[in-house]
Amino acid sequence: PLDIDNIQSDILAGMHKNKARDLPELFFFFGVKDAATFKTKLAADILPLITTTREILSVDTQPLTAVNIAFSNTGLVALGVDTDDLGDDDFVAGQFSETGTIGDNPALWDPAFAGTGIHGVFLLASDTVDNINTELANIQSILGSSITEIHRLQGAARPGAEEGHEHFGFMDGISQPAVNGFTNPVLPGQTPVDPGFFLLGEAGDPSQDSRPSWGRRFLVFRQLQQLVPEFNQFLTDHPLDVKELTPEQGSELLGARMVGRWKSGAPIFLTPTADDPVLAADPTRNNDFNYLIASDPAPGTENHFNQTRCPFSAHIRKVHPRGDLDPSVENLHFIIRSSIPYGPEVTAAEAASNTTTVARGLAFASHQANISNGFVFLQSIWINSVGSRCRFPTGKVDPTIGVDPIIGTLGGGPKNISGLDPLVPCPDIDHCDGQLDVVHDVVIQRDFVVSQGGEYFFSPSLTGLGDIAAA
Ligand code: N7H
Repeated sequence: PLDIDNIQSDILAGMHKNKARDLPELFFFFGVKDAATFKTKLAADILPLITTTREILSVDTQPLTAVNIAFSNTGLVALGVDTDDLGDDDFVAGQFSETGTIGDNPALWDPAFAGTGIHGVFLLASDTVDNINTELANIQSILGSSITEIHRLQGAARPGAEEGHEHFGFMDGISQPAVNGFTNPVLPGQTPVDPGFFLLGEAGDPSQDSRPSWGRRFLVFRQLQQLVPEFNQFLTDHPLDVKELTPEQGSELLGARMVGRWKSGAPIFLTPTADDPVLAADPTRNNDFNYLIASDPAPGTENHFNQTRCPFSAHIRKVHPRGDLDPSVENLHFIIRSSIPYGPEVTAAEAASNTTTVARGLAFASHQANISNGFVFLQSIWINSVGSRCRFPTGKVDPTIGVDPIIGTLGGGPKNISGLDPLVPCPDIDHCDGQLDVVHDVVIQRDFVVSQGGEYFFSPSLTGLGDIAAA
């Protein structure tokens, strides 16, 4: 069994019981100025503040403010740790050096993330921002001038009925892989995978024997700005022209087909023409599908090469191709997400001018035991490739599917995406190239999600934190 007393809370359980996305969470990025003092304080005063997975699982043991800590490669090196042992080249290189691979424009990065100056991050979550600020002040007074603040990002749930929805308006945090030996119950449609996909050295980690005993998991952080009024204007300007739908409904359908779920969270594969909030709210049904088999015209219908119900390019089909690929390939690329929105609601002036003037977006956080198979693969191969979702089975290639319409990027330039229009179903990939497809591409002229940078972090076990302090 997993030693949940020795695993920081965020990876498996989140920062709050059942509520990871609904409460404020602060990401506080720092540099280490005085390694010796930092290590002394880490062992004596910070370690007792770190929230374990077991503590977060019960309301009786949850702290007022949950605290997690993770280090970048340069942070571990500054503390005297040999990071080659971790066996992850992406981690060692740092996210800034990989902007080319992951399709980011480094000129758009927040200067805080440019380079390798961030040594670590504290994650703090509580019921209120005041509690978070009190705990942060406590941590800062413990660590004094041994650290310096480099950047902070305050995440929070959106208000009222938008709680749990990201800034474009879509319910987030519905689909996560199940971790063998931890997730209970496993819900219909959840794929159980070994803990070694997320936790270094656990069962299923291919490098199980060679990773250090204090190894735990990698955290990929990204500050992803969302241009919400511009996104809304795009939907308004391009309603799908489907019989019996009003222009408003046509716009809503286009948004849903770009994501793969309606704003409620209902998967379009199960309910392709209209939202179904009851289905969306039912955890036993809202994830229970794969793209291989459809329910019509008869139950069990082969659907492999069809995108009438869900475009090949839809965000959730790109990042989790449920049944489109062999499970041995597909499962390799699972991540656990614990992202949270940041920034205020769209103002009336922004909505009226269709122009973003206030920063808002997603504080994206994902956990994996291998960054190359996890975030980097998803972003560079499935999300940003124009045709890769169709390279199955071997030999059938459609180069016109396009990038992920939500987060895919071609350097900020126009993106041609086919399959968004359900009236052009592409029943067979063999017939899905050439003139017909090109005519019906939807062209998205700009990116509505703009990466402002991030970093790769390593989140040690609690024992590992003690070892780092002693390094
Ligand atoms: Fe995505 N969105 O609102 O459109 N994402 N995502 N994501 N995402 C998901 O199923 C969104 C981003 C994944 O198992 C949902 O939980 C936005 C990155 C994965 O079916 C919605 C941004 C990466 C899944 C969004 C963003 C991923 C997923 C449906 C950026 C990886 C699970 C809710 C601003 C590199 C897919 C749900 C599955 C789901 C949105 C970023 C990956 C609504 C706005 C960068 C693996």
